[in-house]
Amino acid sequence: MQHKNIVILGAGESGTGAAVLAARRGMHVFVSDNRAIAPQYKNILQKENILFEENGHTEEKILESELVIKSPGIPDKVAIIKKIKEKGIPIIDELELAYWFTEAKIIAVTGSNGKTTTASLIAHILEKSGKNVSLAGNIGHSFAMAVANENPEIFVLEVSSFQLDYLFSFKADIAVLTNITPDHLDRYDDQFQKYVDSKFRILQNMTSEDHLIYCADDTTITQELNKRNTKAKLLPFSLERKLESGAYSDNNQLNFTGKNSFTMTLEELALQGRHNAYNSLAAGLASKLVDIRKEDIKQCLSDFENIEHRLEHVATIHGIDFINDSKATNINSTWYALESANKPVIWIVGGLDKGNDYSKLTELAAQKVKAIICLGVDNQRIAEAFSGVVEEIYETQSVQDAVNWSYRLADDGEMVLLSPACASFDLFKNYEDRGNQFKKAVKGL
Ligand code: UMA
Ligand code: ADP
Repeated sequence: MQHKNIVILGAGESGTGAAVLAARRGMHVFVSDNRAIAPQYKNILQKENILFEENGHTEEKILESELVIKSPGIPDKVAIIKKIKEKGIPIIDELELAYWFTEAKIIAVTGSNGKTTTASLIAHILEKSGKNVSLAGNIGHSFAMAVANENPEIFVLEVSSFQLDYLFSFKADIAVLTNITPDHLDRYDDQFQKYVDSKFRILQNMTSEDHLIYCADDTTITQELNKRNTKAKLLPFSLERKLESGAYSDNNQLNFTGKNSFTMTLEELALQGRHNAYNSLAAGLASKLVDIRKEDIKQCLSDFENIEHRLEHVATIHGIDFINDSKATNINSTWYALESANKPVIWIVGGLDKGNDYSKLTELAAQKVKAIICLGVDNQRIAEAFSGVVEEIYETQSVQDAVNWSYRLADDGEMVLLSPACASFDLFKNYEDRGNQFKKAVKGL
């Protein structure tokens, strides 16, 4: 590996972390970004004496390399990736590189929704129980950078499908598969099965020593497991039926089975809502596997503080609750947001549509939504899907308008819910920017 000529494509969080780790491990590194590199990453590259280019990919230089590390946001369809593949140069993800250089135990969390929440819950439980743990990956902190700078006993990693597509030897000791529902289909030729296959790469190297924690109520997952020869020990969780192993709910009681079994009630969970009950079951199971005391698990599942932009309570103004669920960037996450609503909803929805099937939301919308405010550049598909389902549908490209109008439309005892079911990139920098602008507008009311 030493002295190997490698090229890193993209100098964001992933590429910069990969560059630092690879350079410190003696590889010849060249970083190439087709846009201007953000100052915080450029500073790191300069400080570490790593060669880089920006505002374009120099083809000859890239095609001379022995290994390419691709940032996960770069799709396969871009010209340079096609050329690298034609030339037979291996491409890996930054997580694969980082994996080569750590001996720590790995808990990897993947799935369509709930990754950040579940990974954060696990890290919270482990940390408070005295483990030396590091939380990294798709959550926004490069795994490679963490391997370069830290030496924890356990890594809790959030892993996206984009990262999984370029993992080859990476293996988790414990994998969590929260659920699989359509998302990012634009990157998978609009074929759901390709996306499912990507998620199942998490299992590719797991042995009978390893554990897969998965949602037994998700038929996509259970059907896929039936099709595959999975070596990992299976630990299911369910809110729908009793299980002999794993964890399940029986009426109001959550049961964590097996060694050090314990129970707790749904009300005791810090994170409320059905989706969070799933996340808590998964996190509890993962923590049990690394021998955390049941008292500590229960305590931590009860005192965890909610993460920003996920059904986050912003304010209650004149009896109207304002909820920021900006991270709901697909249909399934918004489904859970509407499902958990216990008051009439003024629903702010829309953004960059990744090929959504809105019919999955019409039943809930009919029951719970009083008015819709579309917040996106192109709102046509949403307006069409809900016309005749929800009486009042408005449209805007301004968060300020959306918040002002929703405040006017809502009555005491109702709620305003930003749960867009879409990506944010049409009007905002990212989902955090969308959530922050929403919160600012609410606080200015
Ligand atoms: N770039 C090129 N050439 C191209 C296209 C892009 O050089 O053809 C450059 C851009 O100019 C930019 C860099 O690549 O400088 C960006 O790379 P990136 O999009 O992979 O972003 P990173 O900052 O490296 O962040 C990535 C993940 N981003 C994506 O998967 C889109 C982050 O997940 C992750 O936290 C980080 O690595 C560390 O692992 C974000 C995300 O949106 C939060 N993930 C998706 C999701 O959660 O739904 C999967
Ligand atoms: P991810 O990291 O997979 O995007 P997050 O924990 O950030 O997941 O949550 C993203 C969105 O999905 C939020 O709107 C959140 O309320 C919702 N969500 C969280 N957990 C689940 C789950 N298990 N099933 C469906 N939706 C969920």
